Amino acid sequence: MKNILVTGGAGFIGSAFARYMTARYPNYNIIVLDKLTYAGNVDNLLPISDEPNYRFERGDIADRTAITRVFQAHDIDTVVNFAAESHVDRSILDADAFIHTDVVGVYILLDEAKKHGVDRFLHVSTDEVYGDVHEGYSVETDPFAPNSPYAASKAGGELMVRSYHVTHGMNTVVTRGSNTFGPYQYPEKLLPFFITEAIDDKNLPLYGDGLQVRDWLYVEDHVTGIDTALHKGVAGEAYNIAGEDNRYNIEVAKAMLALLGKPESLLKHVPDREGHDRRYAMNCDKLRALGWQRAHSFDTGIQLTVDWYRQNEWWWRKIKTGEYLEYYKRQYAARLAARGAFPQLRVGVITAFFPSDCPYALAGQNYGYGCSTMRGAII
Ligand code: NAD
Ligand code: TDX
Repeated sequence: MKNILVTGGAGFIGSAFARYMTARYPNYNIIVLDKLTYAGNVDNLLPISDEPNYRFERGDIADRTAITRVFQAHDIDTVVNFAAESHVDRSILDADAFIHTDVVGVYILLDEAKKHGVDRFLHVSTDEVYGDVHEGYSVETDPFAPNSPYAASKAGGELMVRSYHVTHGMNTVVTRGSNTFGPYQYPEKLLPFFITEAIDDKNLPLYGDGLQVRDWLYVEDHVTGIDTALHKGVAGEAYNIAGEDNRYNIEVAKAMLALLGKPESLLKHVPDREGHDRRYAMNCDKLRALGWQRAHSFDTGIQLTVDWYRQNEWWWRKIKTGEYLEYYKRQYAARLAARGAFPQLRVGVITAFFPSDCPYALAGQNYGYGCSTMRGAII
């Protein structure tokens, strides 16, 4: 392992991996290839721009000519693929780019890697391929049941990776990470979106009842998990990387608001995401057996994350213009207009229920309907 191609390395997790790898392995050359979509940002790579073992190439993983040239120019022997369209809500609005990159792009990258004879191909996947996990914890042999176009595109790409291992004997490894958070995350995902909006005292649109569960993984732990799988993973295998810190969305939002010193009244329950998975949860004993363990809990990670966004307004304020504002309008304007404040008694269709044991229903609020088994409902 010497010349490592990090595709999608200008994004959130890919750039954290590039920053970590250049410092951790001075003998490796880290070549970042990125299309620089709306989510790709060369600012994320500024901390390593002068490192002698780092190079940047702009390109699309679905562009065979560009990929061949980069493989040859840098004599690539290892690929770590982060490149993806990664936001569930955007995949609901329009899935074209998801199929282009997460399925076709992965296939072309794999095919070129095979032709070039790379020694190792690590593909970064997600817990979302398992779908909604009502109880228990997903293990690597569980069947796929993706529910959003994003999750389905990631499952499709992953299956191509599997086929190149089984059919062509390629040395592949897959990682499936859980919800990742930390510095340099594009402010469309829950935490950076809510933190940057809350700093400006804006309303925070919480989908449905806010009782969806996600497993929160600090970005540096995701990166060390990938490093472990890259160096120690068995060819053809997949490894879950879990934060093992399962939280309700509303709990995450309230923890963030407390750290910022902002009121919980900023939270507005809005109509739910279509096809919204209720819970993700993974077991990561398989990766732990290779020697990995997380260094951060949700509590330490969220403090670092909130501090970073507070101290780096130069990074996110320039993102929240232009295309970002167009997206914000498409995604949130109608939702927020439908609910100017926390729901009062309204006439309409019930979209979510608070169970009687829900710890987050607010005392004294009128939730519209109640019965012996429900404390309230969002209408
Ligand atoms: P991101 O959206 O921040 O970054 C994606 C990067 O890929 C961007 O820099 C973008 O410009 C680049 N890209 C997109 N299409 C490309 C193409 N066709 N060719 C080359 N580059 C292209 O995403 P992220 O959150 O850093 O996620 C990275 C990977 O990790 C993705 O594969 C994602 O599915 C996976 N993942 C993310 C999470 C999470 O919580 N963020 C969790 C588990 C897995
Ligand atoms: O405005 C919002 N309001 C809200 O309630 C947003 C953006 C999100 N949410 C909810 C939806 C989810 O239950 O918060 C939760 C987290 O949402 P996202 O940040 O969009 O992440 P999620 O859909 O869980 O997917 C993430 O984890 C798996 C990443 O975006 C994926 O790339 C990764 O594969």
